[in-house]
Amino acid sequence: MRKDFLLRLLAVILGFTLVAAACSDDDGDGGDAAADDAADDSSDDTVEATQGDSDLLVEIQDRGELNCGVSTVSIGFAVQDSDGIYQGFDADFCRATAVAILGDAEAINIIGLTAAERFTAVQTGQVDLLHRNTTWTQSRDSDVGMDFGPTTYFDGQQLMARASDGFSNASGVADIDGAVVCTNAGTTTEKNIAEAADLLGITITLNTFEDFDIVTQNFIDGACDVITTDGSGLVGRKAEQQPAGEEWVIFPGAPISKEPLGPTYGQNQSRFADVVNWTVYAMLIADEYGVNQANVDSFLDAEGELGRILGVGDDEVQSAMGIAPDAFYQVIKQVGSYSDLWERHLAPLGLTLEGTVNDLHTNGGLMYPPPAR
Ligand SMILES: N[C@@H](CCC(=O)N[C@@H](CS)C(=O)NCC(=O)O)C(=O)O
Repeated sequence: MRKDFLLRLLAVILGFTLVAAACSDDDGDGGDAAADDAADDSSDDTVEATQGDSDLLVEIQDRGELNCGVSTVSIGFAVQDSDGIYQGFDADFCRATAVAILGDAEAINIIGLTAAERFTAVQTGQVDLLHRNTTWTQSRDSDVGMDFGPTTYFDGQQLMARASDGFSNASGVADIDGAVVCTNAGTTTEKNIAEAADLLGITITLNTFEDFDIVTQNFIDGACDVITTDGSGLVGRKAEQQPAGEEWVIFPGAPISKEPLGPTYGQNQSRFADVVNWTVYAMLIADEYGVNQANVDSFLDAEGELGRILGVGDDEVQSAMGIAPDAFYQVIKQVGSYSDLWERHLAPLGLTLEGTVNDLHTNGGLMYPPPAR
């Protein structure tokens, strides 16, 4: 039985190594929009994923450490500080999951991955989980062998250019005919912009680079007229890298795509997936009750749903999931609620939570965790 599983795992790994090699070739070489086949998302190739026999949750508990993949350079989401420690919204969702599974925010190995590397890293077992600005799409959910958890950030692809290059009144893709457009490889971003240009019948030169640091540097150096990625990424770049005396314009037109970003993991790991997903839900349920990292200890006598999710009620459900009864209390205490993470990492960049799609349903947003019962 075990040998059989190992053979199948080896077959999956070999399959993904081939896909990864193809990915780097297809995505790393730049090229123009016409040459890019929008349907050929090389990070989305078909792969058989077989993990059904193992229990990743138990494996992580035995290992004593969660391996979690993040972006290498995504401002506000995952960036290494001067000590080499990843900080950001996504990095903290990784830590929250480590707390839920292992009770300790430090029981984690956070691994930086480029967009083109990320799915291979899951399939080879290098990481258990991605919190890496990853968009939930139909092909990734099916062909690529990934499963997706609840969206932690509803984003959309936008464009940014220098006002002084004649883009001060630009609004959308129709305004970039003839431009050199840059983004990072292995993303929905490169496919969306190529498709949008094709559909509008305009010509762009699309250059892709390994990560968004390189993209932004090329923009600063004048090699790119326009850069494009998830709107949150552009806000972060503008906040941190716009040179004094220069005006970078994020085009005000509607985003050109839907980019629901959230946790991503290999398919058929239901118990692990439940914990990943309910960690996000618990952080949102905490906000529904006004509970956060600073005040959670004053709710330890809570009853009803809040008591259950904090593990202080008689009828908690966490034990049945294979984690500690107080797992989600520890998540809020050690890492924070959803709005804590937003305030810590995204508000300083000027990203607003209140009244946006990322707010709770009770405030008109799309965040609607299922009931803890
Ligand atoms: N959400 C898109 C794009 C993800 C992406 O790579 N975003 C950029 C900009 S926010 C990023 O994370 N850059 C960091 C890097 O290149 O490592 C996807 O899933 O394909």
